Amino acid sequence: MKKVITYGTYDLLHHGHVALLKRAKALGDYLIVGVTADGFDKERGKLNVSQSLAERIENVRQTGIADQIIVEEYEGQKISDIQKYGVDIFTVGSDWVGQFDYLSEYCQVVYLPRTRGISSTVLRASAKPILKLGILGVEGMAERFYTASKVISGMEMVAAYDEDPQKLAKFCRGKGKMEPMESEAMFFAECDAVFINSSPERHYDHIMTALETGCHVICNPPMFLNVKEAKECYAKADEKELVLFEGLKTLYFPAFEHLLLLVKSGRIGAVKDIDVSCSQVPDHMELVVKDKYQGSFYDWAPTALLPIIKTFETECKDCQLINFENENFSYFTRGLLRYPNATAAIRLGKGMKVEGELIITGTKGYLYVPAPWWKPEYFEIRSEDLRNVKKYFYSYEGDGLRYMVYSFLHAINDPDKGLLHTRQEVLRTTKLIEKFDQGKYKSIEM
Ligand code: C2G
Repeated sequence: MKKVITYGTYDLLHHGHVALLKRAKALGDYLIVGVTADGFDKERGKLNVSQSLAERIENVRQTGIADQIIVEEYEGQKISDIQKYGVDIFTVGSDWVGQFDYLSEYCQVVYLPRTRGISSTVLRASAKPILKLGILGVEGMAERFYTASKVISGMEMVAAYDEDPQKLAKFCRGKGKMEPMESEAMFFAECDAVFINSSPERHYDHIMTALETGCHVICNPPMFLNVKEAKECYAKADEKELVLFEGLKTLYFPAFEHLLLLVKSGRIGAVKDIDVSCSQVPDHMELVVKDKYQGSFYDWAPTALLPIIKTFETECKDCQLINFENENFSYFTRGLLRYPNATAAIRLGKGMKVEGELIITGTKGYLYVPAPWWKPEYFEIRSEDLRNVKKYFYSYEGDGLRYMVYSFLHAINDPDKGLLHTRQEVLRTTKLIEKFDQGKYKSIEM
């Protein structure tokens, strides 16, 4: 018996896929089809898959061409599959020519002609209208957000606005359909969804205007500076049936999603303490210090509080912050938060460097994420016996921002999915930011 194996995502199964499967089967007597797992597709940057693994497996099964269907979970699995199943031929479409020559060490490698004029990407685009996206504020994250959105199908960048016309014109130059808008009103009118990248003190006005105009919103953290305005914005979003999404990119990294699931599953027992450190020494500190919202607490707290708020899922009983600042700009914030049966500590630096690690300590061990934990691709679960450390690796594409942008689009297209950060969690962070913003924490002159 001559065994053939082939792999694919098989999203929205179409005649190009079926033709490939038939040709693959014709190469031998027995065809194994490896369908890619959701997490594996995410790690290899294939974000726009619209069907679940179960749906995609069922579609392949229903063709009746595959003799066996397996799941492809990780990079390198092909070699072990070829050996495990005694495969004689690996095959894949000609769009992959050369990519799998290394497998010829283990079996024959055949590239089959790809069917022209059809692809899952084309089918996805026709399934849903293309979302028109805009960027309000062209500094900071704007460039990286634009780059990330380019790899997400189902949306296109059509507009930008900034109070500085020169900066706006420079930002839009060479960005295809991205048009500089003459006014905020024209900007919002042009978009179906907007990335609010303005100063936190403008967020409330910009969010409310966006929602009133019918735009979905993704907003840079801290999205709100007080609970009252936060609740008003959420009420408006509900009234207009629009998505209001805080752009906390860490939350959407494959590794971070998984480490939270492991903690919640009790892998390290009951969590008793979480220690979070974040810091950055940006270029041009002389300009950064002019904007208090780029200070250590405003800039880092929404991210630093993520693992704490998502793990403890209850109100913080008490929060003590010591804040080192000079001329209203905070360089360093040290905090201790007390929860009903646990504690948490934060150490935030701006213009000062601290070891940016995350340590979640439970009754059965602790989870350690090395710096920069807020862009995680590796973490360990450790216990007393350092010989049985469990290591977890997750690659991510680009700077990781694409996973957040994709989740925003997902939340718009499938309202019950995509939103990994509940509004209750946003309000818990906002409560702490509001106290800080009202100067309720000790500040010590640097
Ligand atoms: N295919 C094709 N013609 C098309 C579209 C796809 O022949 N019009 C082939 C692809 O070349 C691939 C298979 O159908 O062999 C599945 O395609 P996809 O679902 O797009 O998955 P892809 O990421 O290309 O899978 O590790 C190998 C990859 O997983 C290949």
